[in-house]
Amino acid sequence: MANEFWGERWDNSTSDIARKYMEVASRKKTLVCLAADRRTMSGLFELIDSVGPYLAALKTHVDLIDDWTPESWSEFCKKAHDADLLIFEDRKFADIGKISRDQMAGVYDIRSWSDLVTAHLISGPDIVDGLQAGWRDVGRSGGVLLLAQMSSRGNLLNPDYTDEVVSKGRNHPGVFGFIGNGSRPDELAELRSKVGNEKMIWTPGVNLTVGDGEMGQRYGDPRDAVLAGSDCIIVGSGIHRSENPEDSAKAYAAASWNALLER
Ligand code: 5BU
Repeated sequence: MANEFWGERWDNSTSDIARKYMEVASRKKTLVCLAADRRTMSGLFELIDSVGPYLAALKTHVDLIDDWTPESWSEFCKKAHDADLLIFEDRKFADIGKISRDQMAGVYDIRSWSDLVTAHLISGPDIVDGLQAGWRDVGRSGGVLLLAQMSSRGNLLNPDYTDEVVSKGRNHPGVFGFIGNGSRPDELAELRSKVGNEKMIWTPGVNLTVGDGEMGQRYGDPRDAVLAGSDCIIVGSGIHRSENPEDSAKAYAAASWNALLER
């Protein structure tokens, strides 16, 4: 079924996890990854209960939760699996390969529950091997999303840097795809042309109300992002801060899914 909707992305994909994502998205008719930026476990549980059916993935920042415990987190991850969601820890790893591998362990033990993580390529490509080794250490596998662009104003990921990240990452089997800037469809279209048709591009900086957000965040429209080549819109406050998160999640799901069909 997924191949009908995803076309060349499905046909060119060599990644089990990317195919899993495309299948989940096709089943649930949504390209939404919720940035679940709530600071309490109860807030997170509430979100998953109300909007889980309209999401394909869940993005976490495990280190911003005030009352985090290993037990509550494993319950949360179980709930996410029950809701048919990939779990994506937006840790933005940036250290050398060996330390990144060790940082997959530690108190949060990200390697044991994440399907995807983000990384900067600033320290060189060995970071991808380090993160993959982290998953292997616990008999799991996962995918790395490299930051090729960012959504925040004034960021230092200039076009030359983006090109380097893409050329080092596009043929690496451990790289699931790239983070692109969802707030600028023209930049995104350029990124897609460099990335080609195989790898995923996921995009934060997306909101149905386009314009400037808080503290330098910038927002673009979900349909524009998908038409420009995004495979997943990462939406935070547009859903979790809305008066009716369920209605908002439905609206983002419809906008993203219809744009995929249009594409
Ligand atoms: P928002 O509430 O939709 O603005 O949340 C955006 C989320 O995406 C938030 O969790 C950020 O950490 C994340 N993000 C981003 O906004 N911009 C980026 O370039 C990257 C991640 Br990478």
